[in-house]
Amino acid sequence: MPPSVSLQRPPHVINIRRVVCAVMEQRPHWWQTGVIYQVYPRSFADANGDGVGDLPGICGRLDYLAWLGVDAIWISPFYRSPMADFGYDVADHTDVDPLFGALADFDTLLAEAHRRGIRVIVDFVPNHTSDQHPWFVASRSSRDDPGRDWYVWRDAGPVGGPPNNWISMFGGSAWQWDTRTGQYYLHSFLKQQPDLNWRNPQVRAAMHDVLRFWLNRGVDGFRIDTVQFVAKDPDFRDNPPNPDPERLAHLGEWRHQLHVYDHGHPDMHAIYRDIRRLLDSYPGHRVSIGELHHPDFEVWAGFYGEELDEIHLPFNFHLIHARWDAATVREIVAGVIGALPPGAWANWVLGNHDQPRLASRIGRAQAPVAMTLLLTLPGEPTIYYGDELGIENGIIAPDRTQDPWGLVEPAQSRDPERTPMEWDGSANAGFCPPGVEPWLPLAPRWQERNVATQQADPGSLLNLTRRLLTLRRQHPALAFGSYIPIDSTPRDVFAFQRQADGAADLLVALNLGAAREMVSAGRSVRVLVSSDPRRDDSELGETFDLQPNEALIAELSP
Ligand code: ISL
Repeated sequence: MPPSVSLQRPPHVINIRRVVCAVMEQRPHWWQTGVIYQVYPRSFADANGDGVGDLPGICGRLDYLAWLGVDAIWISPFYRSPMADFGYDVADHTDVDPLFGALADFDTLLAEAHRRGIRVIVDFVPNHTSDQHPWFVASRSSRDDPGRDWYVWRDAGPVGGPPNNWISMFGGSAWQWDTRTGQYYLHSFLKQQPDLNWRNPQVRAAMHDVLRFWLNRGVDGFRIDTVQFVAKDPDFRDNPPNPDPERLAHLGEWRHQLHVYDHGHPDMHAIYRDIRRLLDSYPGHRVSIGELHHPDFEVWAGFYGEELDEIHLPFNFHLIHARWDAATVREIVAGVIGALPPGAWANWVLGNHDQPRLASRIGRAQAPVAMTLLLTLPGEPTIYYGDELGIENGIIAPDRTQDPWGLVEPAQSRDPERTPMEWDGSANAGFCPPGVEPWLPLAPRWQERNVATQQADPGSLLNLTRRLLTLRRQHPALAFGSYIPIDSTPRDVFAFQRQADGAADLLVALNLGAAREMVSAGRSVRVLVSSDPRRDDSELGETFDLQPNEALIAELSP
């Protein structure tokens, strides 16, 4: 008996069906059916020839994004910043850093994206600002400054030294002594990124004004940075020690504490309810997407809000942190979907500017399988720029390290996943003009992997990604249909069905292994898209082979 994908047994329909039903009563919103593409602006396209990407550069590549078929771009911060953390240290929330262009360039980019039917999501960094931000400059100028309480200031502890044991995620104490005013300020990240005090209503109002500024300009939503950090223990208690440091992926001091008091206080939920109300007061279904890492599915799901009144899409990073094998992927998908509150919309992420490159994490051969998974699971997928090419981690010589975290803790450096986009086979891969040194070196193998090369190759990952994006538009089952996992598969196969009323049932079969697998679908199938395009449109009958590392989407006969 060959191992089989048995579609005969009663399918185990988990509560994504409820999700889908809730949405099907009305037309799904754009952010539910859409696919988001993350652009890291330093690394996408350099129009002015200084070796760093910019907004006009992105604008010049919109036709590529339209060709690829994404629905929205999220652009990491491009605001005025001293760039201590490459823009996550904002010095002016309502202006563009000259490195990236000017406000007029943003307006042009927004208009040009919208003209192509591409929405634009911008980054919102609520937890901290740059230490150069006028708010912080005022706050640190004197204990009596009216803006003193906009940040978190504390006296030294009872025996001197920092007020408590909190540590910065990037290493060292989270408290920085300020000689002039004789107090410590809190910085959960770099000391150049002082934490705002969201318990101060003036801070909330000012940050709401920031959101209004961009909403009024016409942005379609926000990716919200470090969601859990905006509310800390009001009593500033010490974090307890972590009895099991190995379980935390973070290296360095961070892993030696249980981070129960320095972030994640329940008061943060009210902050996101307020932001949601603000977004909902604008027309056009502006979306909020929250960055949070939490291993517990229930805690993660809590950010949708008890009444689905908080974050539209709390980023789901569970697959990023997972081992890449069929059993683990199946378990995580079930866990995520099982934890979704009724009516909440799932989302999936496999890469971003903080995580090692997907193709390096799971291996080049599996990258097409991962892309197929990302674009066929129920919910909204976010693609990290370059993952459609299979860009691998860059190799950065120690003396070229840029990431401030990497300077403190080399193993945590995020430079390898931030290397320039690979456009063509010309010098600097078309990212910046020949003769200019890009801010980070290109990742190895860019000559064989760039956009131009892959566009010309029907079997490339890039063309697979494009075919998958086209298929999502054609098949409502993929965009918003119900999800039915298939429990009985060969060990290395993960398979599921997607179904929508009035449309053909679809089978997604993914071979996460390097051996051929025999699959029995119980109904004859016609391949719509396979990672091996020679199989597209083929009729396979009820039992068929899945090639090593093959990903396939097929229509099931009625
Ligand atoms: O990268 C992480 C885990 O591997 C996260 O812990 C991440 O550092 C954290 O979630 C915060 O990330 C965000 O805020 C940082 C910024 O450096 C990151 O680029 C951003 O995504 C500080 O603003």
